[in-house]
Amino acid sequence: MKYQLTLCFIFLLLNYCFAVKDYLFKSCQQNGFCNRNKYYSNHILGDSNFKSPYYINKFEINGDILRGIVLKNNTNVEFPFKISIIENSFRFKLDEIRNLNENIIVNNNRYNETSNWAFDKNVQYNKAKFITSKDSIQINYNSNHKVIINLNPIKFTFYYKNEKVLLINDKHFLLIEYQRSKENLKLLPQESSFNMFSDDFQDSKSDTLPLGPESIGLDFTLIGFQNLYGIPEHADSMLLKDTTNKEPYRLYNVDIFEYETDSRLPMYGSIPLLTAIKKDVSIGIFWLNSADSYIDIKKSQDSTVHWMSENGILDFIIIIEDSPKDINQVYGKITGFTQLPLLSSLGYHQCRWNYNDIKDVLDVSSKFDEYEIPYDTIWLDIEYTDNKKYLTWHPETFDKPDEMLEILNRTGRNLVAIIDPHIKTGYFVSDSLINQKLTMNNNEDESYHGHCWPGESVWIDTLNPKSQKFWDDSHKSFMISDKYKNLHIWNDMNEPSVFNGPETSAPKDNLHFGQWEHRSIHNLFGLTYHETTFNSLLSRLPNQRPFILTRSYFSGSQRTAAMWTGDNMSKWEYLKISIPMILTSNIVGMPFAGADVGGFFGNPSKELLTRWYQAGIWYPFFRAHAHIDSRRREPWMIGEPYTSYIRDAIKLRYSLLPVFYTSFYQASKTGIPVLKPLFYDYSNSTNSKIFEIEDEFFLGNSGILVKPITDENADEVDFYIPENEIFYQFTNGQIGDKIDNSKFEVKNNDIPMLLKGGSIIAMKERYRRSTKLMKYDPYTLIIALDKFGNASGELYIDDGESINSDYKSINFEFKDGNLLTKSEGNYSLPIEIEKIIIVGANQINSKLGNIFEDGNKFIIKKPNVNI
Ligand SMILES: *[C@@H]1O[C@H](CO)[C@@H](O)[C@H](O)[C@H]1NC(C)=O
Ligand SMILES: *[C@@H]1O[C@H](CO)[C@@H](O)[C@H](O)[C@H]1NC(C)=O
Ligand SMILES: *[C@@H]1O[C@H](CO)[C@@H](O)[C@H](O)[C@H]1NC(C)=O
Ligand SMILES: *[C@@H]1O[C@H](CO)[C@@H](O)[C@H](O)[C@H]1NC(C)=O
Ligand SMILES: *[C@@H]1O[C@H](CO)[C@@H](O)[C@H](O)[C@H]1NC(C)=O
Ligand SMILES: *[C@@H]1O[C@H](CO)[C@@H](O)[C@H](O)[C@H]1NC(C)=O
Ligand SMILES: CC(=O)N[C@H]1CO[C@H](CO)[C@@H](O)[C@@H]1O
Repeated sequence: MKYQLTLCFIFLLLNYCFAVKDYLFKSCQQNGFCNRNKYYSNHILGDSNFKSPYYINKFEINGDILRGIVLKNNTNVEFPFKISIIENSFRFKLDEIRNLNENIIVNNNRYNETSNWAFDKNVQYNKAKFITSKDSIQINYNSNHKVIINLNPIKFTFYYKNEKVLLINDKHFLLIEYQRSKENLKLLPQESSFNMFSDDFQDSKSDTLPLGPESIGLDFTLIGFQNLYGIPEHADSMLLKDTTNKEPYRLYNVDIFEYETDSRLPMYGSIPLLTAIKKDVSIGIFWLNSADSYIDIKKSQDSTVHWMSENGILDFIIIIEDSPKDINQVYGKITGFTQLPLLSSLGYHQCRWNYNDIKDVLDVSSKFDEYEIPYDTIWLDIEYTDNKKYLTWHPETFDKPDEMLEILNRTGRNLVAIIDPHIKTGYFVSDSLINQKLTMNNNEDESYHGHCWPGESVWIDTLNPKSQKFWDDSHKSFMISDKYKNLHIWNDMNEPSVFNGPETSAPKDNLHFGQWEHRSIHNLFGLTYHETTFNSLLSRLPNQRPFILTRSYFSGSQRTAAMWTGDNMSKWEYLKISIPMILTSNIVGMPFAGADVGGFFGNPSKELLTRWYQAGIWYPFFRAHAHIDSRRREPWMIGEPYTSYIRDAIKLRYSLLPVFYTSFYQASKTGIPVLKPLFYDYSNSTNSKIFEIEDEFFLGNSGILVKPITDENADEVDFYIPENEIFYQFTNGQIGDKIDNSKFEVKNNDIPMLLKGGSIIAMKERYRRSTKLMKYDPYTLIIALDKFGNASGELYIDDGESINSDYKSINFEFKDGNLLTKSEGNYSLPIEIEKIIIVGANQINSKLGNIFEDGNKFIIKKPNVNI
């Protein structure tokens, strides 16, 4: 939710408000550490004789770990480092030895706990073999990997299967600003002192910068790579751009509201994973740092990435594998895979700011049934609280939440209520937080007070382990009795958004648990908040998968939350950009992602709203949302024929829920994207265009290929068809003939999609009011054969809600006219297949059942299939 928009209405400064607010956000030039790092790299680029002053002075090997010291010429600072192999990937971690300074309140060390938050609990360290010489160290690991580290100056060369693929510090951009006083600055001619001890940016002049300059910067040269992805969140293309003479990509979680598309400005979340893809080799650079960061990209035959962060230790992991999906697998082993979601959370979510009272909620809910539109979850934005005091219900408008939950539950429906980290001052929750010293503090170590939705607020410090118990108890009483399992939580504004703070967030010199500056932990604050909520929900109902939506996120957030792209505008360009944004989120291991269907702000045309639903059914997280000043736009408000088009779209989503759920199951085990870019399966393609396609995607491994309509008045669609594959027409979920033309006509009610030859998918075709009511429905199998007459597919089934659920995982294989099934698991309810439709076949084994031929289709009703 975007407060500035509201203020805009109050002040009626419309033109001003609709302009991009980039002046509120620091450019690289205005941001001390970025300015200095760029100054350094620019001067080095202009001086071919320059040699990096950093070198490895000594090291020792202990088993599979190498430790040593890096020194910088003409200084006496020491940088201890450590090399290890984690999940078959190379990790380098470098700190700085600092003198204890007892005169300051802030923790004087470089922040080194980012990985504690980002990593999964069960990461594995592996074997490494070191071969050392006078001027280099060679490290062999995992049979295909080799790194050679030059000691003086420090430089890394990575080989994969004996091919040189990556260089680090080849450009000499390594910069580690060590701790110094203003009086004792010793700078190289290439180094700048811009804003080292003070900040002259308009809104952050009060930053005390108690530790002075501390930034780190480093270059990565990717040999033969031009296709780079990842590092969300930006409203930009999926394929990362060259930023020479442009703003670098910035990672700094902010409440940006009304972002511009085609922009490297930061947004609500950040995942510091960049991937580089080419035929037969993929690389992931995982930069474990939660401070304000910029990434400058120069593309060429060999592309260079210059990564800069304001403070913290230098800690990175280099993942090198055959293919992009292998990168997801390794990254998932390090940071955890996405949680298998509640099945019902893959249904349709209806939200707006705000449903006014219980009657409004229940009216909207019953309208869905009146119009025969399935939905699973209705949402409450901030107005349901007593005066924006989170963890309370409004005493008049939401006086009987238990009754409301019970009525919703009768049709299998859920409620999501918002709980934000800013806590209004002057009531029991904030009073206790302050008394128990569980707030984020100001630079004098007293509770920080700022402004957000409720007015004056304090922020819970979820870095403090004691906050967990407090949050558990608060949620237990807010969520009424444990009987109500259909109440879930939305964590918004957790960047954190602070209306009167610099760049709409908390002052960087605020203090958290451990006396760490906010500067060090900024990008992971949102994760600590939604993870604390996750643990509270688990403590309430230990065997139910929690559902949480978060706006701010970091590496590791996928373990415990879904995300959405924030507050969209009801414009075609925002519909269009939502697809590459969600694809990028999938590329970096956060597949449970969506965008506000309809756009958050404004009033979409009937055509735009319809097209947005038709695209939105493909968002892994599928929710409509609207600003408080937008007109009501529930599907029936728009009128016929559009209401029917929207109903058809939502029903299609529901009929494909077995495919979505199976895709999520696979994502939760292997990290495979749920919305999968085309280059994933075709990075060997000879057509380099495949690396740029961002308006078309596969639904997981199902073979369903989708290209949503995102242009006004579109009357045709033109698919990119991967070479050597056959595809069948599958528009609106109706299987048809093999296509010979990638371009075809679309009408207003058409959802263009294709099915790849070789696929088997399971659908549930009956209309029900919610996912829970579909539990016992039979399946229809669609079998689309490849050119050899084969096909295969997977179906995952469980109870859709328990953590330790009975389950069945079924593999289907079609060959020689027969359907074979293999299954494992202990799911005991009967699984019925009521119909099979086969396309592309010459003959079918009659033992499968009574076969009807309909054009090129074979249809078998009540087939003989044993699962
Ligand atoms: C830095 O010092 C080392 C050790 O004295 C020396 O070998 C190296 O050439 C120096 N590097 C630069 C850039 O001055
Ligand atoms: C961070 O550094 C401190 C001080 O050197 C050390 O005690 C601690 O174990 C380190 N934590 C991590 C996660 O490396
Ligand atoms: C495609 O890439 C895979 C690795 O992902 C490799 O094993 C295979 O040989 C490649 N195929 C072609 C045709 O280049
Ligand atoms: C909610 O519905 C389920 C059946 O779907 C039922 O078992 C449960 O008792 C209901 N809970 C409440 C609080 O009514
Ligand atoms: C596909 O069909 C061909 C020809 O019938 C067969 O040789 C091959 O083994 C099949 N492939 C798979 C994966 O079943
Ligand atoms: C079925 O298997 C799951 C996963 O292994 C397990 O958590 C569950 O307890 C099993 N259920 C029964 C009834 O054995
Ligand atoms: C996906 C997308 O474009 N989202 C944007 C929609 O517009 C709001 C402004 O109201 C931005 O904040 C979102 O980032």
